[in-house]
Amino acid sequence: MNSIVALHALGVRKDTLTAEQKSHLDTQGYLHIKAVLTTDEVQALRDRIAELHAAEGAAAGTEVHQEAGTDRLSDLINKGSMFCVVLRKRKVLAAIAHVLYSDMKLSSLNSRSALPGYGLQALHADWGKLETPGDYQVCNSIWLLDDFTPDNGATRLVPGSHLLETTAAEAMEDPRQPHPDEIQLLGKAGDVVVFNAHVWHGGTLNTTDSPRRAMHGYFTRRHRPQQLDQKKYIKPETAASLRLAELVLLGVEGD
Ligand SMILES: O=C(O)CCC(=O)C(=O)O
Repeated sequence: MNSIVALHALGVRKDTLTAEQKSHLDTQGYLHIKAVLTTDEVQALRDRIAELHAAEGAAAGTEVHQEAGTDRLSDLINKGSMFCVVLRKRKVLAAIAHVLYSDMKLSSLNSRSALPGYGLQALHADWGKLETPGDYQVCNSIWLLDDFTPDNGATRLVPGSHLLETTAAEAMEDPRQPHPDEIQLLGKAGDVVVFNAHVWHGGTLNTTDSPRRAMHGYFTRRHRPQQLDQKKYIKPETAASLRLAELVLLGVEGD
């Protein structure tokens, strides 16, 4: 089974997104999809993330990446059945499939909480320069587990920057500074923003007293290595709980 067949088996159709939504992804590089998760799903994810931080302590995030001023976790697919929701939401999958030509697999599923007083990142893309402009290799989805507000470290991005043939580091004197065209992704817990990961983006400073929690469901083309080798990490009990189509989207099965 390839990912085109897997997406179909998971309910993704040509009309799962409107023409307007596809066009927004093409020109602006992102799509904000509201109320993807129910309140119960959000709470289950928050609770499990808190448990995992308590259990993993200083080792949290080490499978992929740690970042000062943030709490990160990695390999979430294997750390609770609630995380497999990232393989099951049709509109989100359709948006990622639109960016990656339906040729896709999960690269990693991580969580990132920007802690009070931290969270600012340089504007960056999750990929270097493209060999062939328009031949996108990566797409990200940010799953809001708290409301994203102007003050709590909501992600910023520069709409349309995936179409530029330059990096933020080249174009800006200091990519940590605001960009004149940037927007902040503001929304409610349970929303998901899918963004072409060639768009310049980054975390902002959390000036509130509470962490800003989110998950990143990062996808790549099937011939590319994953940020976390899902075949290496998958646990038998995780594999046994997933449908074949979901395993194909994880890159542990299929062509
Ligand atoms: O969590 C966010 O707001 C964005 C994080 C991000 O872009 C990154 O960690 O590379």
